[in-house]
Amino acid sequence: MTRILYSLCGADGRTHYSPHVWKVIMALGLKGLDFELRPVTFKQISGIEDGSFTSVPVLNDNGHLECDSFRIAVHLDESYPEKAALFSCPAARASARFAECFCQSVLHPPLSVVTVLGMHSIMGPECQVHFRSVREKRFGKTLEEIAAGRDVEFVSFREKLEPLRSYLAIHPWFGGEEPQFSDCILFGTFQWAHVTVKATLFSEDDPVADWFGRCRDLCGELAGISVAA
Ligand SMILES: N[C@@H](CCC(=O)N[C@@H](CS)C(=O)NCC(=O)O)C(=O)O
Repeated sequence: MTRILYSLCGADGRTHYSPHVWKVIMALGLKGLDFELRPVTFKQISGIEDGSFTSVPVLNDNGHLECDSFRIAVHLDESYPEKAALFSCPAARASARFAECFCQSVLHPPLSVVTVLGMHSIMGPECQVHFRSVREKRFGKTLEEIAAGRDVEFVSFREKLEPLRSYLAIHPWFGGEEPQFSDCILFGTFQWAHVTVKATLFSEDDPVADWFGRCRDLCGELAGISVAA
């Protein structure tokens, strides 16, 4: 029985910083499935398993290869229906896509600015070169110029959590009464920032902070590692 999850990792070999990989780590934790987390650099992605992958996460589940966090979650539910459900019904799968869109279009833009130097600082030299070139092309600025906006974007990030706070006053999890993949998606975004940013993401009395702590507990000791930039 082997289950291997490939993950982008800092130069220390233990700081996993991809939001999409964290979604899968929490999903595996939720389902109670063991796995080996295998660190890779950007350059090593093309050498994963059969060489057909261009991004992580990639999961080798006893010989079955799956890429893309959402597809991996669907695979896990289909393969292990006896374990806790990541999608309790088709509507839950659809609303998890909403969580994905919300993260990508509302939370990732400010966090891309807030995390940019922290991410760069934890990478090894080879990853740093790749990351700098991709980000500088995307933003049309140097990493340092991008990071100059981080205080403003951090305030903006916290403001954007308002719908999550309102929701958590009604349900304990974004999946409702139990955590589901929508929780994993949101968690992945926050965990990415948590491991790469020095500032505390949430104020102490923020209901999102309490929910985030419960998600981290589901990831076990892996989520305990935090490297500040
Ligand atoms: N939609 C994909 C996105 C995966 C993705 O963008 N992964 C990034 C890391 S966070 C990656 O592997 N990038 C490769 C590269 O930039 O070369 C998912 O949910 O898994």
